[in-house]
Amino acid sequence: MPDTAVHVGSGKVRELFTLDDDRLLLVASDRISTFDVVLPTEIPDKGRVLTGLSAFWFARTEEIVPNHLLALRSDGRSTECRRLEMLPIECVVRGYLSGSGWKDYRATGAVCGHPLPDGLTESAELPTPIFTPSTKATTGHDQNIDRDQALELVDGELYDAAERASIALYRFAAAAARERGIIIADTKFEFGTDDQGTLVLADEALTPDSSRFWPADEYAPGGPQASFDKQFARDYCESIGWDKTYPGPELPDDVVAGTRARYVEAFERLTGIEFDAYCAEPDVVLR
Ligand code: Q0N
Repeated sequence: MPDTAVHVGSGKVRELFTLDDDRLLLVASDRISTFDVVLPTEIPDKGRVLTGLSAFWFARTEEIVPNHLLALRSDGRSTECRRLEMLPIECVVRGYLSGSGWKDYRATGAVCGHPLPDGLTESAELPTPIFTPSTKATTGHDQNIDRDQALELVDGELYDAAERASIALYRFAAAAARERGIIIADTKFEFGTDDQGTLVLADEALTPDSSRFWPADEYAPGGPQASFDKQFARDYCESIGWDKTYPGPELPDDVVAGTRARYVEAFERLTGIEFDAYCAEPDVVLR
């Protein structure tokens, strides 16, 4: 990180710095959260895996929608990006019924104003992917909203463009991932606009932290699915009877190693690139 960078914000596992008037630096840490709590143990290289995967998708989806990526740094975990005006909604696409989508469907038969067929089970594939935006609640969880609620926050044309881009991005990535044995059940995008008012994809995209990745060979609708990346950590946390409130438990070495291996496996399966090659020269994911 350059010594001129000013810290402008942090998420649970990422940090954002200002480089200059037009550019930001997004840095992915090795921190991991489970059950919404950041654990005290890091997963070595997790930030590199997520940064490389996101850049891989950015490079392959430019024709669907432009994105904020300007350059990858040689540390493999830092992305120089264009500074945008961010939309105040999270753009979620669901291809399968899980998480809050499943809860809303069970309660109302619909998700974010999309009526769905009767009789769907938990984790069922939807007839067609649906756009289910949410707002960042000031405290706690994101709040699912319908189109009319979103239109109080975002201009209609921009909303429609974000919906179309989100669905197209999800279809592209879900089809590619499915061929490599990974189901992308749902995913969250963040968009901004540039100074021309053009919609631009931002943040990190199509990573296991912004999506639900499921191993396709274990897919069994009718209940919750194992997470491709976090299942070892979750299973361990459950096995010791942790109450899922702060602070979380330290992870033992074998759980750390198993979790790291799953992140690296997701990277290699999805990109077809060896993770060591990425670490040696991050730009390999952009070609
Ligand atoms: C921005 N967030 C929310 C990192 C992730 N290109 C951009 N231009 C202006 N603002 C942002 C971006 C991006 N990406 C995105 N906040 C500001 C997600 N952050 C939270 C902090 O950690």
